[in-house]
Amino acid sequence: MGVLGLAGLALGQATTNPTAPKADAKAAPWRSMGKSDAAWQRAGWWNDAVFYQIFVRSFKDADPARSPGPLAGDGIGDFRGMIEKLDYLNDGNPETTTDLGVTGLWLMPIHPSPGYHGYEVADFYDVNPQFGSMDDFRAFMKEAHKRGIRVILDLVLNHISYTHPWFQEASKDPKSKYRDWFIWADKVPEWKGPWNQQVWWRQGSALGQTLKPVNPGDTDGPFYYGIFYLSMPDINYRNEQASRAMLDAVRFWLEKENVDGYRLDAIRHLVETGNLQENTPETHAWLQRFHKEYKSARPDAFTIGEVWAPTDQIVPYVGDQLDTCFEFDLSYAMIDAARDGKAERVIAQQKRVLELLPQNQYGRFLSNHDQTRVMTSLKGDPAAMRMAATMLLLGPGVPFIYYGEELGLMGDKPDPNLRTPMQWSGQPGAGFTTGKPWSEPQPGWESQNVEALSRAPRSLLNEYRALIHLRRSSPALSWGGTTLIEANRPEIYAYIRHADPAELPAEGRPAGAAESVLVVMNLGNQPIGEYGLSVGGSPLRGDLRGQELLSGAGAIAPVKAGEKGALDGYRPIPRLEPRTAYVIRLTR
Ligand code: ACG
Repeated sequence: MGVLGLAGLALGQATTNPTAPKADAKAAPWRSMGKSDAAWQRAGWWNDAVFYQIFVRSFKDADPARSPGPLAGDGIGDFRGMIEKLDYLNDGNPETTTDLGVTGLWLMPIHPSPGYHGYEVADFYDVNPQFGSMDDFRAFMKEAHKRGIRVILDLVLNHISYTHPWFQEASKDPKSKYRDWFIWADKVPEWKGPWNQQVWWRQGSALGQTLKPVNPGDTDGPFYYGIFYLSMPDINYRNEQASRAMLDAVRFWLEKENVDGYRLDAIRHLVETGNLQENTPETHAWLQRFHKEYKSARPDAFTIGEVWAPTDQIVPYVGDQLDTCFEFDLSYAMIDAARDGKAERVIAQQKRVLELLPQNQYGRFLSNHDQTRVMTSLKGDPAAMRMAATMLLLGPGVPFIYYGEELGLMGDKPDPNLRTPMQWSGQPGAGFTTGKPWSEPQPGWESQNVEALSRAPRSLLNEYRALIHLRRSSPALSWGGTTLIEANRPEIYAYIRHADPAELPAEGRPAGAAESVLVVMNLGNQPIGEYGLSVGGSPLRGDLRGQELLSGAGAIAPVKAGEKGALDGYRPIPRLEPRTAYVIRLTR
């Protein structure tokens, strides 16, 4: 589909242009790429992966005793500290079950930045000296890869830090070649940003030279465009030199630093068209070029976009631009289902995702660094949290865990409270640092930490470990196709995952036999005895025996799959305990 074809698609979705017609998400680029459902199911290594999102500043400060150096014990997380904790994440031995077992890391911005969060990048070719040197980063990458852990970086294309030399030059000299790498206006336009925010800033304001308010119609500029803040000027992707410079930086980390891919920050705002500041045709066109560049730099590079919007706005990015995007609506549905003990919402949203997006080509998560932590949304209810984790880790798509989620860390806005230090032990500084932490651990850190929760068999941490290892032991749970099952009880969420390597394209086909797994969750807080699972068609065939893999439930009733794999009132287990999931491998 050409850019013009995308025009109608994208223009219809921009929320700043309410008059535009609603786009037809069915006309999605991925549908015209000639790949079968089976081929999409395992489009790359990421469909075998479980990801873990790390805010480097808060993960682990190097211990002076273990990793001596100028940054050890300074209260700020760093690369050497992360190396100390890689075995917690994945010790590289697939037989071990005491590690978390994650196989992908998303590092939030690691580049030099004047801000604590790093989303104002001051140099795309270096790492934040507070986290270590490029050699420290390389040592980390080597240790991660040694353990079979892939690493993607947070790629902030939309804007840069006002301290970046490009913007400094552009601000100082209107004739500078960098001037047009940014977006300027002599008169402030009438319109605001997508969430009604100020987006035009008077030149000099970021440097503190002027704090005079900016109003539409002002002409005492010049003014520059920054959709997020005065310190984060947007880059002008209509300028070829700017585009080329950013694409060169994208290639650098893939080709020279062995990075495995990117999470693309704020990507729906990349190219503005007048007051259209999201999902524009120019953004999609630029991303089609970006796709060609990163895949040529590294054919198996993985990208996941942050398009914080309803599913239909995500669809036009997937396939020929980005490999995947985060599925925000699914995250809300899983949290609602865990909180309310009702499956309706998560069934409806998972069904919508199965229809609109390519099989398994989306990120599933519970909450990220911008949002109230999931345990806070669930009001600290451990049983509800366990069900949320189960839906996250046993469902289709690429699962992402936000660091500390596995400890049940809580947190709400403002943002720094969502990004407090990881809690490793009951030692001072919660085992995060031997010095004064840049931000305080959460109240209760003395008992809510990796060491303490590792010792508690039924802890959330051990539940995450079991769920991750179960997912990774099962091709069906990792990359299988998904068939939703009807249950005659609102508390039951059930589906079949089915993986058959023979159905995959020959290239990269994994070994192993076909596998079918039935997942049944009683989300409610009452046991359920009377129920039946039904579906008109599924990959199940013939007479099947069941073996339960997660909850330790006893005998599983055998079942005979009907015509086309139909089930009619199947009751695998006589009694579904409250807030409990059952994972049943069905074999002939
Ligand atoms: C990214 C990063 C974030 C970072 C920046 C700037 C961008 O994750 O950490 O902030 O580099 C918008 C952007 C996102 C952006 C957030 C912060 N996140 O689209 O890219 O703002 C609506 C809008 C979204 C909007 C969201 C939150 O549609 O576009 O995100 O609100 O404002 C349903 C609806 C959905 C709606 C949500 C929430 O899902 O479907 O449309 O989203 O409800 O209402 C960095 C720092 C921050 C700092 C900032 C300036 O991390 O701390 O404040 O820079």
